[in-house]
Amino acid sequence: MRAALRTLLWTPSTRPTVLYDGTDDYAQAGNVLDSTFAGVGKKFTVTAWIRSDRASGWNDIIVGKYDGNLPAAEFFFRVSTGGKIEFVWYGALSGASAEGVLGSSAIGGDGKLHHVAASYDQTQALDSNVALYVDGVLESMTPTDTGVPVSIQTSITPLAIGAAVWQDNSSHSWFKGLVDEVHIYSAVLTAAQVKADMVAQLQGNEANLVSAWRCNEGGGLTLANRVATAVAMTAIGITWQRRQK
Ligand SMILES: [Ca+2]
Ligand SMILES: [Ca+2]
Repeated sequence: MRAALRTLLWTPSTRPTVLYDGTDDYAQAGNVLDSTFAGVGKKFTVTAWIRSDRASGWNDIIVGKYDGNLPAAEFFFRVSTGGKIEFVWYGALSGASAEGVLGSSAIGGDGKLHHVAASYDQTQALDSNVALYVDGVLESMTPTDTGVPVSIQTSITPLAIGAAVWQDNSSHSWFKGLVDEVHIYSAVLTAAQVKADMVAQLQGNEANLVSAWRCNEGGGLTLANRVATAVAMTAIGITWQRRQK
């Protein structure tokens, strides 16, 4: 009896998180945060906890504003071939629309939760204006694409988690697995700040925080925004699970 009670007391606390089925689930907030992402002088960082349930993705969107028509995209964070995490952004370069890609080593499908973070700084030179972290460790600052844009373009594409929601409201590029604690800052986080974000219990009033979908509801189809002045996500088809800490 006493041993059983002790086991109960020692059970680690768990927290709600969202499972996306990789078929048709997603959450979206409409066309928001253009002023954070697009144009001259913009800086931002996007972070999330994820567990990718596909060993090898292709274009599995964690979070972003992406329409399959290139001129209608701003950026997205995805799981790609071999389970690599990639940050992709779109903008003007010499008068044409162009894309930049920054990739990690492979982590997909290992059954584990990972913290992912990407930052962008339009004011810095190419090859020092983007950074990608996995589990708090800097993975790369060198884009792998040739047509790297100098600033991100504006689009009316909805911001979505778990899929790309195109401007016609159709969904594509579904992520399979868990996505939790999606945070967006209007600043470039330092490596120490990325580590702090991994364990942060955000209240919504932190410096430079513009949105935080903490996914702690545990039920329903609304992902509240911890930033009081920012918008909630409306979800389709998701299921809720719990994860450690
Ligand atoms: Ca959560
Ligand atoms: Ca579904």
